[in-house]
Amino acid sequence: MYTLHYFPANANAAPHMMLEEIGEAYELVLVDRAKNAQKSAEYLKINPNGRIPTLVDGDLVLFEAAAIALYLADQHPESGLAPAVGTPERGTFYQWLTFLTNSLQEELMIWQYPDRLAGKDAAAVDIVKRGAESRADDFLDVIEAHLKTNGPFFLGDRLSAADFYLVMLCRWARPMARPPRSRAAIGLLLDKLVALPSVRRAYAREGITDEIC
Ligand SMILES: N[C@@H](CCC(=O)N[C@@H](CS)C(=O)NCC(=O)O)C(=O)O
Repeated sequence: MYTLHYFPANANAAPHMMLEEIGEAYELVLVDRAKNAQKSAEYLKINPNGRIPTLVDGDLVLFEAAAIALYLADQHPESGLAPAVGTPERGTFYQWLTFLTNSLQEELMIWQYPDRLAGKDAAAVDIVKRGAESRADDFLDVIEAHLKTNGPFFLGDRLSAADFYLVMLCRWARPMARPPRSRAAIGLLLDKLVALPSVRRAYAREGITDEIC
């Protein structure tokens, strides 16, 4: 059985939605960030970065949300959350999932925690925060342009792990000056995703009671 180490609405959310969509048994283990449990000696044994999430599947221990998402999609091909390996669609899928985790997610992290780069200097923090928001805006515009022509999902009519990943990131990005939902095609994708029982169940099980994104 899968075990997902999580904190409400953290980077576990995309793998969690996928677990619900797949319908396989899993258990959740809370990593209490309020108590800095992600840096505890015990947790560092399974995730040396001290970050959330981690997935345990028997002897396999995986960190990085996108890697977990890819692994789950591959373990359950019948769920159709990724195109078949070796197809052009798989290439497009890799592109968008990588873009989400490597570009948009990283920029959102810097926007949320600018002091990790800028230190205690308030002016530097402000510059880093504004720069990261501007870059995240540009990345969201690229996604919007893609979805407008090729949507409603990243892979057209076909739902994939990338769509769940975008929901997770868009929840974090809600406080941006231009929230993701201010873009029509992203808003449409989000509407379709938050209507899925799997998405609602995942956030509910994490204790999220407000609007998902
Ligand atoms: N690239 C990593 C990022 C994980 C990450 O930064 N998680 C955040 C929560 S969303 C975290 O654990 N933060 C706690 C910390 O950095 O101490 C992933 O996608 O798994």
